[in-house]
Amino acid sequence: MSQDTHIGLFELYEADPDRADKLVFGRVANPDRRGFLKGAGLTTMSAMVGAAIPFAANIPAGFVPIALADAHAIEGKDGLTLLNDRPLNAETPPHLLDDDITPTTRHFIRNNGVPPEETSADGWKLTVDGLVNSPLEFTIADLKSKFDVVTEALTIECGGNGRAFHDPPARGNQWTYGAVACSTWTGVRLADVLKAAGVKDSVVYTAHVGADTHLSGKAGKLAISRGVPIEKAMNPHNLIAFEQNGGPIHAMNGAPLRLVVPGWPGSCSQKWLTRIWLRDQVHDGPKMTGTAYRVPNRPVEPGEKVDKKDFVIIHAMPVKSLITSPENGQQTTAGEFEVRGHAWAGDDRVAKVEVSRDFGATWQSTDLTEPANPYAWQHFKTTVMLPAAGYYEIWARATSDKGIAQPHAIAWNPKGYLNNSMHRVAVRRTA
Ligand SMILES: Nc1nc2c(c(=O)[nH]1)N[C@H]1C(S)=C(S)[C@@H](COP(=O)(O)O)O[C@H]1N2
Ligand SMILES: [Mo]
Repeated sequence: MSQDTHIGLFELYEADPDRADKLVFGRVANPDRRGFLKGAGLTTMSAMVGAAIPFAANIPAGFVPIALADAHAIEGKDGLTLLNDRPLNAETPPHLLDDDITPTTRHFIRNNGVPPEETSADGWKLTVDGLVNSPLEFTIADLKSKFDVVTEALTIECGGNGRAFHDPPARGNQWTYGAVACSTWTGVRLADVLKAAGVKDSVVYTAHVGADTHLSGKAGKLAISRGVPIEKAMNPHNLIAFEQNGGPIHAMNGAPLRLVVPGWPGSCSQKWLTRIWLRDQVHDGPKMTGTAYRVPNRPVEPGEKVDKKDFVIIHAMPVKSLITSPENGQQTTAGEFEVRGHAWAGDDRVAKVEVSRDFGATWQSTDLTEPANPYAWQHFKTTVMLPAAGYYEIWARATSDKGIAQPHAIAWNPKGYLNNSMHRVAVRRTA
């Protein structure tokens, strides 16, 4: 197929509907005619929905099947909102993130390339090489037998979560709130594995490689390969994980082996992990340079053009909270109801979460749990009283143990990263 397949159908329908129709329907669709969906077009459409389409002759032109637009169609995921089909990107609505530990079915998906087809644990190999005393190769069974196996609840948030609210807008997946999750991950400590290989004094950075391929299909071209400073890599809470929530890792979340480097942009947590390479320079793999996962080194005006040399690599994610109940737009007849959600703060802890029912004029404290372990998100809850019938907004504001609180408004940056402005949900008291 043409190079149009480098981008997803959604994007293609937006950018060039005729080309998209040609790809899906095998010809440029004419909205007045039905019954043209045959041959290659029908095959493509059937492949997309994963079944034969008995009434294909009735399908109107320019039509994206709802099964595609609806991420229920992603096997093993439930209720996610699809943002893009190629690469596959899907986020979780906040009210479906209510559990203390995010079920695998609700963990968001952020893919930069094409996931590997073969994700069986048997025969999977991890290489540790570069500036080490002895390069090593492990099967998953080796990892399990040679190192301590630990289970921790770890928060992963995409660096671009909240991008959708940037104005002027930023290119990229328009994540709203749900590119964040806290599943439990079982695996071995990255630090233990690196120590076993012997980290040379000259090492400054890790480089992570996964088995997914670039959208272009070019052999050997990586979709993404990021790394972290060696000091961060040695943090005992980074895992090389082979289980998610006590079961297999979901294929789209990196099965059978992935890194989990919590507290930093999700992109540091390489999925389908095959290699960790230790380097004596800041890693320069795909999505490490230019404006990828980098932000201006100073505050900039919304829309300001920033020179590439003024960008720095994102390290820890900022303090943030998410209201998981009530759901945005919820109605209530009772004056009192429970507000709850989660909060997290990069490498730090959350010290308090406050909520407001009156557009930030007053704030009330909430009960906040300790994290299950460092880098697990914390849970807050409180009872809020709505004094009379009408429209309200519930706002949440987390403050870290460094005294840093979430801002009211976005600190704008060209690629739309790190939006940790306060979460607001609308609530209507009807009686
Ligand atoms: N191999 C590989 N690892 C990857 C990615 C990818 O595209 N390929 N995406 C990264 C990004 S940008 C994020 S936010 C997290 C998302 O993890 P999840 O899809 O399991 O939620 O995976 C990271 N690891
Ligand atoms: Mo990401």
